[in-house]
Amino acid sequence: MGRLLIVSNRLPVSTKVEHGKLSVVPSAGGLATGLKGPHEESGGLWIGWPGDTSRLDKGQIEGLERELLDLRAVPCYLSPGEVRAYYDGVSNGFLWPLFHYLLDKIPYSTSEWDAYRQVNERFATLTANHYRPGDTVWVHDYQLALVPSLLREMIPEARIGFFLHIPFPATEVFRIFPWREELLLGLLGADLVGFHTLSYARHFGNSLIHILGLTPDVDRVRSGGRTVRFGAYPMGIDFITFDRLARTESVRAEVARLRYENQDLRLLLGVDRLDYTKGIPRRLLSIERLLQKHPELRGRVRLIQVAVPSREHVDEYESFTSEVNGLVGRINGAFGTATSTPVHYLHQSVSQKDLLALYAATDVMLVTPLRDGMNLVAKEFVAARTDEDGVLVLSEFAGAAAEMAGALLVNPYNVDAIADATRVALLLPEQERRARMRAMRQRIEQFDVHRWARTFLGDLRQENDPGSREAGVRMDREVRSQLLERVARAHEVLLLLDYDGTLTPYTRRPDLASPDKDLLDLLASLSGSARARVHIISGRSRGTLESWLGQLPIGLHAEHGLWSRPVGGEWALCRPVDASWKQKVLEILGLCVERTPGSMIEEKSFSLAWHYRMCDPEFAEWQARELKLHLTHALSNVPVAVLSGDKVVEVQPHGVNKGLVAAALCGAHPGALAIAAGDDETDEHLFAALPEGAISIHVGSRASRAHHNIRDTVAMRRFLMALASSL
Ligand code: ADQ
Repeated sequence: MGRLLIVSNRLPVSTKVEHGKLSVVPSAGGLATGLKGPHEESGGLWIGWPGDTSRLDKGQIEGLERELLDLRAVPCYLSPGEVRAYYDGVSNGFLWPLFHYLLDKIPYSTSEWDAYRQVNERFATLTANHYRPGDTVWVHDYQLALVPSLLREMIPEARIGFFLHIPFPATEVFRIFPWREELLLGLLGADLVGFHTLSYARHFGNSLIHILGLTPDVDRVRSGGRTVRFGAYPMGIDFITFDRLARTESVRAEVARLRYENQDLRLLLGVDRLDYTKGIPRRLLSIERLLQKHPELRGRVRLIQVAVPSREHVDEYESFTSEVNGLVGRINGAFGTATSTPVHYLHQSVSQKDLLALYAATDVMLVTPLRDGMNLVAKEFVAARTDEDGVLVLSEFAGAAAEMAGALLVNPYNVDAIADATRVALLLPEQERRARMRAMRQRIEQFDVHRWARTFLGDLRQENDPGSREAGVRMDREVRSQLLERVARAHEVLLLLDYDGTLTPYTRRPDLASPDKDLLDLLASLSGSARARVHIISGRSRGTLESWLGQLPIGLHAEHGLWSRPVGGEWALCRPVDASWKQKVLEILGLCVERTPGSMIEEKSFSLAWHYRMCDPEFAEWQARELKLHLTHALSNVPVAVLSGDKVVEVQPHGVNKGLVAAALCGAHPGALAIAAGDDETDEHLFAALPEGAISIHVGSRASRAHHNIRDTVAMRRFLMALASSL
């Protein structure tokens, strides 16, 4: 199956120098645990920064490299300046607060984007150097958002996945980022982009529409001639290990000790990295509020807050640390007694055993981040509760909230609400506590970190778009004569042709594109052959096609195949459709026309189109993106699809596309040689529906799933003329 190359900012190791001797210790973080299996079993590599090496001498570096080699880890060294700009500056100084909606924490300006790009290039180059055909690359997190596309340029055929561990914010927030286009394009270098929750995936999709003007289709999007999939892959924890450790004698002994030392007290617990996203100040304020409002709880509850020091080089973190210290002092000053304090604050990392004991000994776990991609602490708490007791108070803005039905959800910005929820948690009857905990344990056990890694990698290794092509074979003289030879041998030829942009060039206004005499002669001559069946499949209305081409003995298909008129027959609807949505959409399009001078609405029987060819291109593209976004939301419960063609946005009944007509026609003429030609996104459905051995031609230079491409409408007509002669 090939090796797995994992690329993350940090290698899952920590280095220590004692008495001049360097030691490398593998770390047991969630990611490292989840990926250990696939990494080792595939003989893979982990590429990342080994931490600060600026003080190591040559001998120590050599030692480090030897040890890393044993761990199948490849170091990407960074200078202190690079760490300052790429890691502390852009990643943790800008992207981290922005993606967590903490806009007051983003700096006034940053000049460090070049450093971010350069470090991403370094990671990509190092990965490319170690890449072997058949390998799968999995890039992690916001520090390396450009690596997928940089790597894609170096190894176009590589299978690349990306996972974002933090939230992907709503478009209105994401678009604040000065390099938003570049970042999105960076991610689109991947084959699969994963997020913790469906809402992050949806935000990403919206940003693709809004910022890049792409048109995602549920869980995938075409970009740069490739299909990129995206979706939700909620990360879990190593449940079995937590559960097993929690049952060991040493953890139980520690739990008993904690309970003994806090007897007569109900314990509340907070465990976080000391980070301003984790909601620690408001959590502390909620304890203050709880004790103010409920004097009977004074001297009866204690919050143990463990906060691991984190990112101490980033300015914002320094003032934050003193704010937390100040609050702890204030609450203990007001509500402490000579023998007890309501907040027990540990500004340190604790061992896994102690952490498990704290989880297992507490009555109420408070996980109240202002925003959190997932939050594994909440899941670890649940796994540690082998006694099936304990209550989880969880922020509704943590990704974990989407999965943990047994938690008491709170708005972490609402101090009173946290205080109230904590009180409710303290008063919950045992039976209810157990029922809630059991449900959560089941979920966390089933969806553990191993399943997360397996599912993501399984999906990544699937073909994104079987049969898709980057760019078709250019129709040069040799290719053309090969195709014409096939036509000469065929007993029947089925021509499926788009109209605008394929047979005639686009005009300033849609009504100016009527067929000229040459085109009418050409179509007449093609349809005159006993071996040929000619069909025009267009987005145009019935009326237009009838008046322009109705006199010819050819099949006509209007509104992307919603209406069909067989040779010599009558127009018929392909299936019953609902048009009750039209009025609502007409109003929206009307507003768009008012805003965008030169644009116009085309109304057809069951679809509507907004044309903007004759407008200021930049402004109109912007409006088109806004419109698509708005329509997609406004019509989310209506069975219609929003399509974008060439300078047109169309709304039409769901499931009607040119592919349906193509499939029906090909089915009705088995054994015929099908030749299809088209130029825009709507023709891709046509190409996708063709049987094996059919000839598909994209007119223009965009990437397409068609096998061949032809320069423009002039070249297309020339090809059809040659075809007419060989028929
Ligand atoms: P983090 O922001 O680091 O991760 P989280 O998911 O809660 O947040 O993981 C923290 C880890 O650190 C947990 O495994 C926990 O046990 C450990 N930890 C916390 N405090 C500790 C302490 N005092 N001593 C020892 N260990 C401690 C980012 C995103 C999250 C996302 C993860 C995984 O911000 O939203 O869940 O990645 O994708």
